Amino acid sequence: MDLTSYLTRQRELVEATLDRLVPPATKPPARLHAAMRYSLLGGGKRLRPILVLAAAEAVGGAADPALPFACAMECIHTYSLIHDDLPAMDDDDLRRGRATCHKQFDEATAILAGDALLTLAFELAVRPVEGARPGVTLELITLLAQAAGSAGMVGGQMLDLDAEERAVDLVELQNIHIHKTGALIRAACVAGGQLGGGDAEQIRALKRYGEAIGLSFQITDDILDEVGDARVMGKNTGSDRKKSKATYPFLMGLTRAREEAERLTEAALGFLEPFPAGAEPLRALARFILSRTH
Ligand code: GRG
Repeated sequence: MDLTSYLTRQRELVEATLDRLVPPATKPPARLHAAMRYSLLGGGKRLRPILVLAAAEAVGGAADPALPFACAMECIHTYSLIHDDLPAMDDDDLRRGRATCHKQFDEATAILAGDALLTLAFELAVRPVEGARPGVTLELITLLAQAAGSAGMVGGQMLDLDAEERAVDLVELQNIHIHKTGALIRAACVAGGQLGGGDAEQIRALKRYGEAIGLSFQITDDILDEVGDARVMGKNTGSDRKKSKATYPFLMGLTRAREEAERLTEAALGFLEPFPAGAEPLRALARFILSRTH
């Protein structure tokens, strides 16, 4: 399959839906809505929503009914980036090739924009899904809350902050990233499978696929921070080294880190073996996550 045109098509679909579902920048409080839209609609790979759509198709479902939930995932991801860039966290001034939200607006507005995107995500997630089995909405909201909250992404961020300025081994690093980055990626795969009407065995396989690509995504992220091109990535690189942060390349070396990401990608592809041809985009996405340059 032609992954580049698939990614472009899906990204445009997600962005058009986000544009429609997020309040216009002219609606009061205009500054807040402008900040939400600035961060949400200003680039990004849209990986998590595309995973939702691809997972729905992998189990034989349609992508369209899964779009609002896919957009909810992107709202949560964007909120995490806004808050992560704040002076109290990573203190970054560049994101997705533009000024970070607090630089473009101000800190208070950026905090509120993140809060409002997190809340909007749940508003989108409760939209009725055509053709979905009864009860699926409640399951998906629980999944989303657990993946985003203290048992998932936010918890992972706390573990990451707690680990600053002290030695971290591979087991601890893995645990941080399973939560901080992996939880949302895994939830995107599981949610897509549920929205597409997948059976229990397929959902289990999607969960394991999501776990494997979640870690390979983070290893690649660490490698790109070390050797990537800041212009292509649209954010500052070398920040992990500057902060003496434990990363996969730091603990394993670049070569072994690359091998580990390749091993995880192979494992992810293995979990998809029983899936029909509709899973081709998910297979291609696993390879894309490994070979991405931004
Ligand atoms: C502050 C609530 C809170 C959570 C922070 C996920 C996270 C937790 C922070 C993001 C910081 C970061 C660089 C994490 C590493 C992996 C990651 C999520 C990278 C960015 O995701 P991409 O590459 O970004 O999918 P785009 O811009 O393409 O959407």
